[in-house]
Amino acid sequence: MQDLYIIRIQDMYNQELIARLYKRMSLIRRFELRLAEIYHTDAIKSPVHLSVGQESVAVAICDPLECDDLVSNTYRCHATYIAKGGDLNEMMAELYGKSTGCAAGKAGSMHLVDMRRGIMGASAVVGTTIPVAAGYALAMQMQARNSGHQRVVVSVFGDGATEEGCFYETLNFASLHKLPILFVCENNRLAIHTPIEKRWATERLCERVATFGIPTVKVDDPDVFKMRELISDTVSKIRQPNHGPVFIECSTYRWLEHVGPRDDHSDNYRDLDEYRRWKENDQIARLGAMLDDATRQRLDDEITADIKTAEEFAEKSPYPAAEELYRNVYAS
Ligand SMILES: Cc1ncc(C[n+]2csc(CCOP(=O)(O)OP(=O)(O)O)c2C)c(N)n1
Repeated sequence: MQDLYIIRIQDMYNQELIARLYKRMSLIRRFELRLAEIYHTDAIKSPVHLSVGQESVAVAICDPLECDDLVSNTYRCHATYIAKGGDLNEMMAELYGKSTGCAAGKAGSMHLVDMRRGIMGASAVVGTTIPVAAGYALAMQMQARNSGHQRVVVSVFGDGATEEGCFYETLNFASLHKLPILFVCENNRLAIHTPIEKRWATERLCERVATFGIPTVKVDDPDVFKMRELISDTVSKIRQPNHGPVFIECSTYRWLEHVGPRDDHSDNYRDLDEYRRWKENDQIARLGAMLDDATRQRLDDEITADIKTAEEFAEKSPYPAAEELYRNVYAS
């Protein structure tokens, strides 16, 4: 009887976890696919770098985090913004260039921010949020000396960002000062149109990072549960005083073009067998199949409603007033 009870509790927990991860991943995908549909109408005022195919990494990273932990990213930031609980209405309004957007309509898709949910502003300039994230980690380390509560920062970036000098400068600084920061490289093997084998002399990225005295893990398995478990354990360790940073390299794959709403499979720069392999391992389809039909339908309906609300919010919102151009340019 007791065994049965334990199994039921585990089952309940798993179903809850599956539903939560499915909903987040599916919301990211469907929100972005809706952007792809709207894009040609010119309602969206900025370029969009979609994460379709990569959703499970963002969700595995953000699910174990506390609201006051921080996540940073570069321009391909929709997935981490949504996964960390960023406001959907403000995100859509930002893409529409409206004053109710998360950056008052002045920044667009590449600069999503929501500090109430621990989403540090993103940047179009590759790699530049990595040192800024370390700055936040330093501040959090100093604050924890008084509060006893160690918040953590997760700095997310693409494989291209690891080619920037500021990446290595930050690794050194973070390791030297044992900062509470987790570095996560979303390695989709592409920087715009250039595959990794044409850019890197060796693919031993973890070995390079390890020379800074930072523990590293390479994740090739797309299993979102395993990835989430790893992130959860790692973040708990980083919260301990004097633990210092960790680096995780997650293999993933971008299904659509570098920037814009279409696929680019006829452009001859990517290996389509690789794309098909990733598609067969799609975590959204996998988790969807693990849910009963009624639950999946309920979650899908909630997502449809959330996206519709965000679109209506963005459409009805006004464009920024001309004076807005001069606000937040200099510190007052
Ligand atoms: C400092 C800097 N150099 C070059 C660029 C041009 N650029 C834009 S996106 C990109 C590729 C970056 O690839 P990666 O970091 O792997 O991210 P992904 O697009 O795969 O998410 C480059 C080189 C830039 N925006 N900033």
